[in-house]
Amino acid sequence: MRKVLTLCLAVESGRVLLGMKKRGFGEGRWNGFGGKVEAGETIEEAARREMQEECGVTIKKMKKVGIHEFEFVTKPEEVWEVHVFRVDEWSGEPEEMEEMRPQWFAFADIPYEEMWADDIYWLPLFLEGKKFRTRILFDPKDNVLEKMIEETDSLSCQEG
Ligand code: 6OG
Repeated sequence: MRKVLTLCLAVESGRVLLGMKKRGFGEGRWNGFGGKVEAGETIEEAARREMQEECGVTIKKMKKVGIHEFEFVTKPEEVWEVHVFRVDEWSGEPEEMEEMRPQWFAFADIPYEEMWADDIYWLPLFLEGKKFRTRILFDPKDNVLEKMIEETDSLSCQEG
């Protein structure tokens, strides 16, 4: 079973916007903003909705920069297809919402030790402006068991 999710990271003058997940899946970790694509929604619509819901920001310009396939030894039947967007223009100021507390981080100051274990493999590519595809297998403790990371020029859908 394939689940489709979004992940949006806003970038501005050498800083990236992350959010501390306050509850639910991924609690206690910094991450981009996003969630599951709902029935009847495009991936881009879901990305906009989640960014609005999780940090109060309205996306004006974004670009698809990566696609992850996350797999879990504990859930062998599932693949999580996570579409990553770089958000370059928006309106509104990031604010704390029910699920997430936003904070800007300088590119040199990314809190990898408080993030998902996959992030250190692809976030540097993201910050360099590269596009990527990954396949990552997680063990029962959310450690990376197997990984494939490749830079690519071709993502099925470029603009959102
Ligand atoms: P909700 O369940 O809150 O959406 N996500 C991951 N992000 C990273 N960096 N690594 C993972 O490794 C992830 N698994 C899920 C996708 C979950 C949000 O968390 C992202 C969504 O943006 C397993 O609706």
